[in-house]
Amino acid sequence: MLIRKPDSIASSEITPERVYVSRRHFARSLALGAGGALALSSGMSRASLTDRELDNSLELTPEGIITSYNNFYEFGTGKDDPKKYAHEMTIDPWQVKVTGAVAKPGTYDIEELLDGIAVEERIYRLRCVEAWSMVVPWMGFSLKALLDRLQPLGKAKYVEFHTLHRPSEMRGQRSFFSGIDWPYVEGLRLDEAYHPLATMAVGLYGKPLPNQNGAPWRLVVPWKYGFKSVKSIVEIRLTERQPKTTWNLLQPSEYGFYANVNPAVDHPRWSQAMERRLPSTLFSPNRVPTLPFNGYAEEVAGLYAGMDLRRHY
Ligand SMILES: Nc1nc2c(c(=O)[nH]1)N[C@H]1C(S)=C(S)[C@@H](COP(=O)(O)O)O[C@H]1N2
Ligand SMILES: [Mo]
Repeated sequence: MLIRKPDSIASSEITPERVYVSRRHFARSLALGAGGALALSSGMSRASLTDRELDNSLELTPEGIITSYNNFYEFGTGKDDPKKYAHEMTIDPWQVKVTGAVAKPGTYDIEELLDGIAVEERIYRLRCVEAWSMVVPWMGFSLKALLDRLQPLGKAKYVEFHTLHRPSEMRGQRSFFSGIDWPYVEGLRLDEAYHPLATMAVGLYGKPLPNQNGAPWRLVVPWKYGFKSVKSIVEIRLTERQPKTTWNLLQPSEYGFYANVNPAVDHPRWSQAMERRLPSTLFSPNRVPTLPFNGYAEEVAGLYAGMDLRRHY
């Protein structure tokens, strides 16, 4: 997959962080062209972010940090392992199995699933449960657009996502160190999955997703801790029961199924009240308060009306 820039948009308008920030009042739309290639469609810019969303500190994290400080345990547990080793993963061809309670099950090439779906820039905060955060200009689309194609059956209540399991190319899967029972699995309640902020990302900073960030596509759930945003997805399963998710299975007292960002509920081993907004250094830690639902409460709090979020953490 490649993203082509039309001649009408100079490259200087596309990459530098400052330009993104100053032009953040519109998101450039991308449309998928023939053969699965992404082409910027210059006449199609449209706002996909609300003004209020934009107010909430969306100064972009530099691309070099987003692509070198990663969690992707399939390639090792060090923050720098994914960048070092994720190039060993083959992402073309990429097949995706659609299973469970769905009208259109099957094995698809990713290009078939993406064909005709409009991709746009979406600038969201990403808040890791480890209390660091970034602001990422994703290229993506609402998960709903994909689910509408797959047609979940009426009895489907959850959607589950599986990451690629290929130990020959994922050295972290060859090691017993992480304790993870591969593949990495995450999931959402179906009403969460249909929320317009629930995003499938295929790129960042106007380029295809780097392998270390979850190529060729990954989930991005901006109001939840980062571990919900599962990378390099090869299976999408519609289920009636709540999925058994990787971190929840590993340490249920520390990582809940919901995992909504919540400054009022501490991790058993550290506070979640504040976060380090990257870049963060010893002398300039750049600590900012963590916001309920990572700053997206106005949009998503209604999904959890009547639920005790201390119990359903
Ligand atoms: N398959 C898979 N997906 C994953 C992870 C992982 O280890 N494996 N780590 C998660 C965690 S803890 C975070 S914070 C984000 C990090 O995404 P980034 O590296 O693109 O910033 O990816 C999430 N998705
Ligand atoms: Mo994380």
